[in-house]
Amino acid sequence: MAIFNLKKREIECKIVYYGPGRGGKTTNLEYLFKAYKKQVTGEMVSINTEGDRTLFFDFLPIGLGKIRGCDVRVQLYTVPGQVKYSSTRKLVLRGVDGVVFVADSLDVRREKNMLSLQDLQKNLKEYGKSIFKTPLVLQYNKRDLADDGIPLMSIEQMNKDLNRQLKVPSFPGSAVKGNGVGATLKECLKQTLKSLQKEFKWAQ
Ligand SMILES: Nc1nc2c(ncn2[C@@H]2O[C@H](COP(=O)(O)OP(=O)(O)O)[C@@H](O)[C@H]2O)c(=O)[nH]1
Ligand SMILES: [Mg+2]
Repeated sequence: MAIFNLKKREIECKIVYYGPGRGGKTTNLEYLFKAYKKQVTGEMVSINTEGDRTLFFDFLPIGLGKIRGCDVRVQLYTVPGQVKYSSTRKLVLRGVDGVVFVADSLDVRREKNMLSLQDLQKNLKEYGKSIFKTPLVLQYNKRDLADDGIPLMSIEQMNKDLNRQLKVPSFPGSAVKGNGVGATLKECLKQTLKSLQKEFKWAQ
């Protein structure tokens, strides 16, 4: 849940990167940390296992400066994607204002993407939120692998699998190269702030 300090005209909101394990959520945040240094207001915190996989979450605070006279701060989180960390995923989702769903374009991850989206829907519902009313953007990640001849799903296929009912903005991307990373987040922020504005009329 966003925090509003009307006296100081400050808003703090929370965006969660959700998606199947190994899809590229952490890599998105790592790229943002490097590419948007000026907006980053603190350290990126990652709580990892011995390997490179997110155990609990990654966290990155950014400041957007003033929007309509309000100081807007955003906290970016990722969830651990592996099936066994279900309770952690739910916990990280608590109080979420907007979601970036990072789908893996690899052919072999088709099922995992769909299951993860269902998991998101279920977890939002448990917090009394509908996936259809939550600011949400899809990213079809790892598009760069097509250049290596690795079989990827087509964008049409991914839209059919994941976005037929949702009809939310979607972006092809490559988190390792940084393609689409900024655009994905910007659209999610836009949707999130629009939704918060409706809810609280803070910018009037
Ligand atoms: N080729 C390619 N590899 C990627 C991309 N995004 C992530 N990866 C790799 O996929 C693996 C899992 O990424 P990670 O960000 O840890 O996934 P997470 O589990 O969703 O946080 C890592 O080895 C990344 O380097 C991408 O856009 N292209
Ligand atoms: Mg991760």
